[in-house]
Amino acid sequence: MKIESITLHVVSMPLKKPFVTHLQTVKDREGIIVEVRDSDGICGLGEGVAFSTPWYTEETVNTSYHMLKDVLIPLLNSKPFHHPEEIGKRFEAVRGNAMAKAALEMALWDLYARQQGDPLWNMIGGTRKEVLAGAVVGAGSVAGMVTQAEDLVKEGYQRIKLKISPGADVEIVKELRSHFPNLSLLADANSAYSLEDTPQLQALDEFGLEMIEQPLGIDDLVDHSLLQKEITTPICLDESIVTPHDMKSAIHLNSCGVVNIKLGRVGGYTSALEIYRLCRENGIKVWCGGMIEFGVSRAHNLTLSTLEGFSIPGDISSSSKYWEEDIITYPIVVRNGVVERLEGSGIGVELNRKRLSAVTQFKESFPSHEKHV
Ligand code: OSB
Ligand code: MG
Repeated sequence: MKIESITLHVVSMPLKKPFVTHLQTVKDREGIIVEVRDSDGICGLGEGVAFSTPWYTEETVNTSYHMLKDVLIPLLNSKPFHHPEEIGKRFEAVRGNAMAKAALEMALWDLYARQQGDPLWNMIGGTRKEVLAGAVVGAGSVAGMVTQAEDLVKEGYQRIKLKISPGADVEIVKELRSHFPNLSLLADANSAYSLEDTPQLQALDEFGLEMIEQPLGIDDLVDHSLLQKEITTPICLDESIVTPHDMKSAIHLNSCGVVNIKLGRVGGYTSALEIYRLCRENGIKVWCGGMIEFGVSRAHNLTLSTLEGFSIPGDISSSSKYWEEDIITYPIVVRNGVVERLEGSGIGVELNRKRLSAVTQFKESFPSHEKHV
């Protein structure tokens, strides 16, 4: 693949209203849009989903920027390649920094698909015409969370995820369940509990949650395995699954029944597709997680979610859930609980240049020094 230049756009956009978890309140979303251009002017798009501070994982916008500029772009330019999968593999030589790797790797997949004139969903083997959409209710008062959920259900979302933490859990789940006896509900703890909290987590079992997401340590697989033996609600891992090797270990240990796959957290498509394959072969359910992202990453999430195994609604929401105006020309819209897959080539979205430049804080272009064919 011949690449002429790579541009990093550091953007910042206020959320319509703050998104609250027990770890962080996100008011403004910073991110990095990666644009990879070939000599014919075709552009592939990626998005760095690290936050401004390391509250979710260890990466930040600044560490991602550094990795992209000083390590990953030079590594990409160091020798020729023919397929984006080779870059996913090449980046394995760099420790960690999954979100930085993913930002560039997903742009290369998009470029590659656009060069062939093929939708990326088709290239990765996707079959779903409609991607199943769920939405997240941030932490807040019980009444506030009920209201948020009511609004989202009215908008058609098929599944609601509640952010919980110790002391803000049983009462919330109980109340939501009584308002919505048949709704598909799940709870995400973002690692707020430890094994000592097992009785509190057992108390959630009676409310028929679809799953509980990442109750324990972000790097833990053993305690999750022990906890799963004590609770009937299936455990879904988020933060703990970064590499295919983590996935193999989780399968070996029976640490979870479900995995939330996020392209950013796992370092891009090459890793995500491998994790997906391992899950399929071992009876682990999967769905696509969200990162309060802009339209580029939303379109990548839709792409990934066209794979047959993504049979549980993901954190797939309309651009308008968080943004007054997204950075893509046509915002992502959930209708009747689904988003239709995008039929254009690559990820099927284009940048709204005017909106992008209005929210760009800084941008820098790197010519590709690749001389080879
Ligand atoms: O844990 O899944 C998570 C948002 C930011 C970081 C981590 C998580 C989340 C969400 C919201 O739960 C998902 C979304 O609507 O984008
Ligand atoms: Mg989560």
